[in-house]
Amino acid sequence: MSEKTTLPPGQFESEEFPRFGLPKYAKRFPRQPRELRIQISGDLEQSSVNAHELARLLRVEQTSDFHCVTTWSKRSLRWSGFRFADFFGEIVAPRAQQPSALTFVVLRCQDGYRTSLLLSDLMAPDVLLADQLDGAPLSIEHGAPLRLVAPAHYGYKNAKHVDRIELWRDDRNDRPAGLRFIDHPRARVALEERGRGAPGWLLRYLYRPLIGSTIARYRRALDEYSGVDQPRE
Ligand SMILES: Nc1nc2c(c(=O)[nH]1)N[C@H]1C(S)=C(S)[C@@H](COP(=O)(O)O)O[C@H]1N2
Ligand SMILES: [Mo]
Repeated sequence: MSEKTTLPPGQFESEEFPRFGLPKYAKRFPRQPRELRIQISGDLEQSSVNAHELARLLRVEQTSDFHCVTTWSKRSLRWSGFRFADFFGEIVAPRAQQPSALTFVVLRCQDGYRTSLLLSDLMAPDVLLADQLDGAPLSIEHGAPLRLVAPAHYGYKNAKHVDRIELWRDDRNDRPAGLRFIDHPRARVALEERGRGAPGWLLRYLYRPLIGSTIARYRRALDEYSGVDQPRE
């Protein structure tokens, strides 16, 4: 067995891996949890990527820790998917006039969520477009059919149900999904970049009291969802 990783500043270990997010998205679910298709747009011609094209990329397995900005961390999640760097190099770059001019990425999701990251941060080898967790296709809770896994960045950058990836020359078109101060442009966990405008350590105390009720809200929404709208085979 490998040694346990040290948790980043201000984080505590959670035994559970709860479905989680901004309260506003608790009752929103992906429309097409099984159909893997990504639209590419931004400062390049819009096009679409299907499951077969993705499957040509090198499949990688990765065990990594997951850190929510509200201070819970789940250790050793076993993901499988494709490196964002390969996705960019093999699928996006050939479709762009000037790939080197693209620097900023907006990820849009089937539930209406969106988040943004610098392309340079997404090129790290541990950033995946993951379609599996623990050897099984992603569940609705954890991002079906495809999510971003960026372990060095807080959970809110780890977009679930990704269906559109916009590549831009700059951040002109960026508009965070929640309040601006809760979205740090980079959100690096090691540097405790929890938000902008307030120091990370201070936000720990603001967020911690919200964890329990958020988990409960997300669980209730999922129970109601699977009760009334069970996907039919
Ligand atoms: N599409 C979408 N992605 C999302 C969210 C969301 O509400 N919708 N919440 C983010 C937040 S704040 C966290 S902590 C993680 C939670 O991932 P999990 O539900 O798999 O635990 O998803 C992130 N990605
Ligand atoms: Mo989060």
